[in-house]
Amino acid sequence: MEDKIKKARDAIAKAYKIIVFTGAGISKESGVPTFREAGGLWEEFKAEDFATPEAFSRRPKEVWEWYRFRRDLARKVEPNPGHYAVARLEDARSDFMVATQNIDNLHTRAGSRNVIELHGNIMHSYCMKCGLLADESEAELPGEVPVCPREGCGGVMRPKVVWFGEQLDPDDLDRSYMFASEADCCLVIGTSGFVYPAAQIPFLAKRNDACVIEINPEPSGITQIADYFLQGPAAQITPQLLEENKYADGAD
Ligand code: BV8
Ligand code: ZN
Repeated sequence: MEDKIKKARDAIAKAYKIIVFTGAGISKESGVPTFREAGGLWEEFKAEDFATPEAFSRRPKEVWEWYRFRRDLARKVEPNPGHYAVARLEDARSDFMVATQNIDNLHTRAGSRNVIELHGNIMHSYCMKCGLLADESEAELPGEVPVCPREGCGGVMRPKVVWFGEQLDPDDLDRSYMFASEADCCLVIGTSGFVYPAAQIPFLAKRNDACVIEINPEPSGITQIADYFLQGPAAQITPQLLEENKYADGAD
């Protein structure tokens, strides 16, 4: 493994344009459950019962309860060494992006700046009638199913996350796809590589001959295209991979 990490570290040091693509696994060691593993979120809560527009129109109270439970958890946990290592790598690079599927806000809290939250952010909600955006990272809106705070609107507020069957924000998708298609290194951390269109990102980088480095305790839908598959937990492997890295852009 040490030899693989060294080769992957050299590939990162040589790279000029790096995209880091992350999923629920990078937040696992912060205490945020993943989705598709034993004990994961979808085991207890079926995605179609909680993470679809139909579920929300059918049972808004239960869906809000589920997201408030997860938002509470996201507030209580801390970023882990995996998030911090990614943020430190960005500090030393000029052409860098984090494209995350996670809605837990942990990359931003760890100091990452160029972050695209492909599936939204659990700390935010918006009005389905007038589009008003509410930041609930500090205070929750009142009510089991919160109503728009705008005077006279009366619209229903919903979590600002992308549910199954919903389109991702076209601008987010374009920017992350464009960046991946021009990247020469793609670091994939903690994703099963199951959910599209997000999971296309490493494949776009690969098509540009990027070096694909994956960190995951298990193989995933991405492993087939990984140049280096670093098997293990993100909070341990990511700092190991990035810590001694010569951070200067494209250092030879
Ligand atoms: C769309 C936000 C269409 C909400 C989420 C059949 C084939 C292909 C696609 C589809 C299909 N049927 C349906 C679709 C489309 C669907 C999809 O991809 N479904 C999948 C399940 C097959 N996609 C959609 O619906 C998307 N929209 O397609 O719209 C459209 C087009 C035009 C016009 C209108 C509509 C929207 C998808 C977004 C859904 N929202 N989340 C919320 O979070 O509540 S998805 C959800 O899955 C999360 O965002 C999560 O991040 C994401 C991906 O999961 P992962 O992050 O990878 O997590 P997972 O648990 O799966 O894996 C964890 C990994 O971590 C594992 O590999 C594990 O080994 C690893 N791990 C564990 N411990 C560690 C670790 N790694 C590192 N360290 C550790 N310690
Ligand atoms: Zn409104």
